[in-house]
Amino acid sequence: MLNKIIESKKDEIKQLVLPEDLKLPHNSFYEALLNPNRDLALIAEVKKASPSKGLIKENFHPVEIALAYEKGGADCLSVLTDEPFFQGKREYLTNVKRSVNLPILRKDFIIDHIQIEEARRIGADAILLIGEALEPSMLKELYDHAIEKKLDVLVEVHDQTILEQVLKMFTPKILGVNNRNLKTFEVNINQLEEMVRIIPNETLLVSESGLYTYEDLQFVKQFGAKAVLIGESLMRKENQTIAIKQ
Ligand code: IGP
Repeated sequence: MLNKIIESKKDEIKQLVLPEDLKLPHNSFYEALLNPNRDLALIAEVKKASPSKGLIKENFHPVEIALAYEKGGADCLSVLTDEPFFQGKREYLTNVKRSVNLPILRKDFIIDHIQIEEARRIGADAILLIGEALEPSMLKELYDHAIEKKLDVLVEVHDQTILEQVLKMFTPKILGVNNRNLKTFEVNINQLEEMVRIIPNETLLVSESGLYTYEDLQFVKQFGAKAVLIGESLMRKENQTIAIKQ
């Protein structure tokens, strides 16, 4: 699946016309994760659909969901902008950015420098870079570019081998371990357990995907997660504010 998404992204990038720079204010994603409102920081994801789950939310209103997340006490938001596979839109991110004060991660498959400029212009505070989707040298290049543009970067890996490759190149400030394998969609929340030994202490660790219960959160916390990224289980609830408070 990941390969298919990347091929489609390459075509998308060929057609990409940069939007105008909206000059929206910048909020630090990293700082918000460092000083969370709770003992585990929460990145709440605005997610309409996914290739593994299909449509997650009918009557999808991204701004309403983002406001409910903010009211519930989320520390940061993640907004999907990928259209073909996740039914996201860049406008969703911009509209959410205009309505809430929380830092926002642009959730997309970034493989080219132009997408970093695009992310900045539409109002993202942080971007995602996926270890499995990029050559290590390209990952480093895009990372440096984003930091130079004052965007925070969530470097995501699923696999221990990829993590080792990344750490040989640089130490990301924020590292996400994705419990879902983007090639097979298999979810394994034990993923962190094996990897935690080689993760540098100064790296802020985020556990991503497939988290549903309080026990899941306690579980990843014991392996050093300082933050969690949750989409589906919050999106499926009737009221996102109450869902977070619970
Ligand atoms: C959220 P979940 O299982 O709570 O809906 O997962 C988030 O981690 C997931 O959407 C995600 C993702 C990605 C989406 C993690 N990495 C990369 C698109 C691209």
